[in-house]
Amino acid sequence: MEINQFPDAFGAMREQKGVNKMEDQNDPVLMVLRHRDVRKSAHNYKTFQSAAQPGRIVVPSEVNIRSIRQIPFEVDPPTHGSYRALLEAWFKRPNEETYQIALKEQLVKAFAMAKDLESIEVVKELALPIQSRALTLLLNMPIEEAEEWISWGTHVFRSEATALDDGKANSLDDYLDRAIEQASKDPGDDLFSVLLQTDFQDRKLNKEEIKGVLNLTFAGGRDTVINAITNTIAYFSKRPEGLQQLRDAPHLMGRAVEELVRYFTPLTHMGRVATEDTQVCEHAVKADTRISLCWASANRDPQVFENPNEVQLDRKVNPHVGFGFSHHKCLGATHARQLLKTLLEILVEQIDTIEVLDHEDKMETWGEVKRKVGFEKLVVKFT
Ligand code: EMZ
Repeated sequence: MEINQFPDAFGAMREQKGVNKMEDQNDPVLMVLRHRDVRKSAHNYKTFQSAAQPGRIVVPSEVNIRSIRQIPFEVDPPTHGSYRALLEAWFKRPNEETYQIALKEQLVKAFAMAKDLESIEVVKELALPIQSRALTLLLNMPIEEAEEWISWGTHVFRSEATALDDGKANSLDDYLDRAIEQASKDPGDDLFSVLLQTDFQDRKLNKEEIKGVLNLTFAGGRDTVINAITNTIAYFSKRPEGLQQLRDAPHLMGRAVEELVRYFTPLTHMGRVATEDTQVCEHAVKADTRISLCWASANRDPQVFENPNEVQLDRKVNPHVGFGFSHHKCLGATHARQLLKTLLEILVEQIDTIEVLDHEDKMETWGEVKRKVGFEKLVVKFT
C-alpha cells in the first residue's frame, strides 16, 4: 500500500448491504455504512442513544475500564444541550488570535527541532508532543504540564500490550483527581478551575461531572489528532504538488483541512444503543443492542462525494461527517481544525521535502473489514 493512500475499506459492503456486522467483547455491533443512514441515525437520539452505560457506545467498549460518564458525549438531549451550552464558548477559544499565535509558536518550535534531526519518528516524537502541548492551550494550563500527558502515550485507555488497559485508565483518573484538588485549593484560569466555579441548573457542577468533561477532553482528541497529524505528513511526503497548490493559493487552507479530515476520518465510528426494536437500512436492530455510525464509510460514499477516494484539496461541497453529525458533533473540532490548519501553514512555509525512511501501518479490524487508520510508526527526514 502506498504510504499516502488510505483505502476505502467499507466500499463493497456499503454498496451491497449498507451494514457491517461485528462482535465486540460478546456484544454485537451493527455498523451503519451509508452517508444517509449514518446521518439519519445520528440525528435520531431517541431510538439510538448515547446515554447508555458509560463506555458502551465506544467501540471497542470501555465498560470494563471506565465508570466515569464522559460529558457531554454520553448524555442525550435535552440535558446534553445544557452541558454543551456551558462548554461551547470555552471550546471556541481557538478562534481567538492570541490562541492561534501561541499554537503557531508551539508548532514552529516542534518543527525547528525536527528539521535539526537526521530522522524523526513522527507518531511518538512529533505528533504526540504536538497534540499534548496544544492541549495545554485548550485547557489554559502551563506548557510544562504536557510532559506528564506525553508520558501516557498515544492513547489513554490502550497500550501496546492491550486494547483496554485499566492501569492507564486509572492513571488518568488519579491525574484528574489531583488536578481538581489542586484547582480547588489554588484556583487559576484553567478549565479545571473554571468548571469548579460553573453553575449548572441552580447548583455548582459536581466532581463527577467535572471529571466527566475532562476525561473526555483527554481521551477524545488524542489518538485521533495524532493520526491526523501523522497522516497529513505521510500524505504530503508523496504529494509535494499538494503543498505547492496551497502555497500558491493559501485561501484554500480551510477547504484542505476539511478534505483531509474527510479522507483520513481519524475516528472510524461511534456507537449508539437502541432503545427499542427497530431497523436500519432494512436490517433488524433489537432493543439494547448496539449500532455504530461509521464516519469512515460515510465519508467515502459515492452517492455524496464525487471521486470519494481522491484527495481534492479544493473540494467545494464537502458534507463530511469526520467530526460526527447532529447533536453530538465534536466539541473539540474548532481546536482540531486550527491545529491542522497551523500544521499545513508550517509545511507550506518551512518544509521543502519529507522523505519517509521507514513506516508501519496502523490497521484496525472491524469484523471482516480491515482499515488503515494511521501509522504505528513513521520515520521521516524533513528538509
Ligand atoms: C471517547 C472517544 C470520544 C473514548 C469522540 O470520541 O474517544 C476515544 O478515543 C476514547 O477512548 O473514551 O472519549
